[in-house]
Amino acid sequence: MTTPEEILQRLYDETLLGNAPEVLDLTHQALALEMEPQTLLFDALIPSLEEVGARFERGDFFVPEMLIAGRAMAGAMEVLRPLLADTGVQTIGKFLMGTVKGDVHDIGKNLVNIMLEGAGFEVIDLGVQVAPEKFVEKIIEHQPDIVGFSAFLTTTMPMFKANLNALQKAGLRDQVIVMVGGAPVTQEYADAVGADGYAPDASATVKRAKDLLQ
Ligand code: B1M
Repeated sequence: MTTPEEILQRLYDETLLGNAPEVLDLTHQALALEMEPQTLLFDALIPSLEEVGARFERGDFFVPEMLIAGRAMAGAMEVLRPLLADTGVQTIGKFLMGTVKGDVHDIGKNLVNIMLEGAGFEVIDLGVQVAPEKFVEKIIEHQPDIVGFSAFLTTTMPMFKANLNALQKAGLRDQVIVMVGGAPVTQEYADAVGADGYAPDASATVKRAKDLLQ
């Protein structure tokens, strides 16, 4: 019989290899053993993607390896999503979210969305490569309490400022709270561009978003 520890190790290994069918199968096996979705996420899937990134930096992995590992993780997230988000709490605010223009990373953004939904936010996800004018258009359409910009590359972080300028120009800056985040983003950077809030990870985003709504 497979133990929870063995499943976690295999989930880590198979995500690293980008073996999507196996990752999906292991996710189901883990849930059948009543393992917590959070354990799969924080003790196997996220550490595995961190290792993928480290190997990419060392030149041991290339973009295709990153891509298939990302897809394997995304497959598991589809299964975990309803379990992580299903808390039955009431809606506490509307959150419009998107990855900035020029950036295709979405796993981290999607995880933030799941945690926000789980905490009671209504989340409207604009997807990836969202241009400033699209954010403006959707803020007018949906009237969110908070808009969130995700950026995962040092080269796309400057889009925060471009988005904020677009909001200012459209006369929307005072109507919506702006949060920023993503792997290379820091509190200092968030302050420098004039965002209202920053968080380093998904659970901290929930906490910060709730604080900002007070
Ligand atoms: Co890319 N990539 N990638 N990549 N990729 C990184 C980000 C990188 C750090 C890898 C590395 O070098 N170690 C590096 C960026 C370096 C930098 O600029 N500092 C990098 C690079 C260089 C690139 C390309 C340029 C590679 C190339 O083409 N030469 C290219 C860029 C494409 C583009 O966007 N234009 C590229 C492409 C890709 C893939 C498409 C292959 C794939 C993306 C798949 C996908 O997302 N659908 C990919 C992947 C998988 C990664 C790594 C390995 C994993 C990212 C991930 O999902 N992490 C990544 C290395 C790494 O991060 N370890 C890497 C797990 C996720 C849960 O964490 O994304 O940090 P994270 O999200 C967190 C927080 O950031 C925070 O909460 C999330 C959950 O806890 N957060 C917020 C996110 N958004 C927030 C918003 C908030 C608050 C918090 O408020 C609004």
